[in-house]
Parts: sequence; C-alpha cells; structure tokens
Amino acid sequence: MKTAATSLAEQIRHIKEAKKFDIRSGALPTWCPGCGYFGIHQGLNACIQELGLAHHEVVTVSGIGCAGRYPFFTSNYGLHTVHGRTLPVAQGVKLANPDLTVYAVGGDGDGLAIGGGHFPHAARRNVNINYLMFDNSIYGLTKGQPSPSSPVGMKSKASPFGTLDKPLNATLMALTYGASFVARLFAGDPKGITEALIEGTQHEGFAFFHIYSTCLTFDKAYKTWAHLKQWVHPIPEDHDPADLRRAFDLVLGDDFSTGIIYRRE
Ligand SMILES: Cc1ncc(C[n+]2csc(CCOP(=O)(O)OP(=O)(O)O)c2C)c(N)n1
Ligand code: SF4
Ligand SMILES: [Mg+2]
Repeated sequence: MKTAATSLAEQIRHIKEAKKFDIRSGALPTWCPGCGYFGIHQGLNACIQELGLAHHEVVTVSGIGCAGRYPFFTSNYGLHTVHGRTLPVAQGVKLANPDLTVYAVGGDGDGLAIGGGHFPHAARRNVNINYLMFDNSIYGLTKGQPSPSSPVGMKSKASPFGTLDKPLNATLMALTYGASFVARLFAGDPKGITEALIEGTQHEGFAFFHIYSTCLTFDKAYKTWAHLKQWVHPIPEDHDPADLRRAFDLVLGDDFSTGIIYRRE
C-alpha cells in the first residue's frame, strides 16, 4: 500500500510531467479579452499534451498580426517572422530539422493577402508541416481593415461604403491547391480543434487547418461570436474525407461545416 508521502511525490511527478508538455508560456497573451484566439491556443496546447511532445520538439512559426503574436505565448521554440512569410520560414525549419513538429500560424491577411503566393506551393510540395490559419475576416492588429476573406458589404473605417470584392474561401483554396489534409474548425470549439490537430499532426504531409475566429474589438456586425455560434455545425456523419469530389461538394455547398474535410495518405 502507498504511503501518503509516496502519493504526494507521485502527484508532484504528475504535475511536473504535465507541465513538460504544457506549451503555454508565463507571458499573458496580449489579445483582447474574449478574442477567439484563446480557444485556438487552448486547442493546440491540449493537442501537444495529448501527443506528449516536449517543448524542444515543437516550433511555432508566425508572420505578423494578432495571430502572429502567438509564439510569444508559448514556451516551445518559436519564430515571429515577417508579414506573409510564415510558410516559407516554416518549411525551411522543417527541411533543416525534420524531427521537429512545426506549426505555422497566421491570420487571414497574412496567409491570403500579402502571403497568398506561398499557400499553393506549400500545399503542392506537401512538406510535412501544419498550417493554422486564424481567420477572423479582418486585419485585427492594424485596427479593423477588411481582409480578403471579409464578407461583401463589410463597412469599416477603411471601407466606409462597404467592401465590393467576393471573399476568398481558404478551405476551397487548400483543396484546389492539392493539400493532403484539410480541416475547417471553429475557435469557439477548442475540443474540436484539438481532435483535428491530433489527426493532422500525425498526418505525413501538409496539413491545413482553417479556423474561423472573431475579432470582437473591430467587428461588431459581421462575423461575431453570436453569428459564428449560429452558423457553424459539424460536417455530416457520412462524409468520407478520402473522397475529394465529396469534399469539394461539401465546401461549395456549405460555408460553415466544421471537421476533417479531406485527407489523403
Ligand atoms: C510588409 C508589411 N505590410 C503591412 C504590415 C502591416 N500589418 C501588420 S498586421 C497586418 C494585417 C493583420 O491581419 P491578419 O493577418 O488577418 O491578422 P490578425 O491581426 O487579424 O490576427 C498588416 C497589414 C506589416 N506589418 N508588414
Ligand atoms: S484586435 Fe481583434 S483579433 Fe486582435 S486580439 Fe483583439 S479581438 Fe483578437
Ligand atoms: Mg485577421
């Protein structure tokens, strides 16, 4: 039978063991209270704990933006690079040391506007990295300009009469570019994020995670928490992620279904 002292020692060992895989750093995130990015941080942290990845085995690479702040809030290795250059740097890290688990992290502006040219090539090269696009359909860090995924008619200080351009659909783009793993997720569902990240991290190839989020400070009307909670729903249970045509049909017919959309070995 265990003595009280032994069980206390065991408890301490368990706490230390759990901390070993907890990537949250001591730095309090500078995101606004209520920002969707907290849910993504929680989801990725739980994935790393579940997979038992130690800090020195994980690298987060970001560009610039509120999403780009992410590596500051983790205690694994991290690179905060240049706006739009998340993917080339992340691929370089993986090629330099294939033993590392690499998470490229960036916003919709970072990945669809200034860095949009890198997305197709990272997908078709199928380098074994994970790319998390935090899509709040706005430039959060620079105070609320429209982004390439903003809905038509979005009014902001930079678009007082409403935007005219049709939004880009990052999930559809990833499928078109030949990504071998594509998931669409919701920042308000950290558990769903963790589950998909576990699958995607273990996937041998380029894994894309399109994560719908919200900028509650600069978007009071378009993709708010209330809207997203109403719109997102799980993909149908009979969806077969191995079937690319069905993946296209799903994404073309339904903008807000979440889950693993496509996977090819
Ligand atoms: C080369 C360059 N151009 C423009 C900027 C200004 N800038 C900083 S963040 C940003 C957009 C951020 O939007 P997004 O990538 O969607 O990230 P979010 O802040 O919404 O998380 C822009 C235009 C910059 N830092 N560097
Ligand atoms: S400005 Fe928007 S995206 Fe940036 S931290 Fe605040 S709520 Fe989040
Ligand atoms: Mg954004």
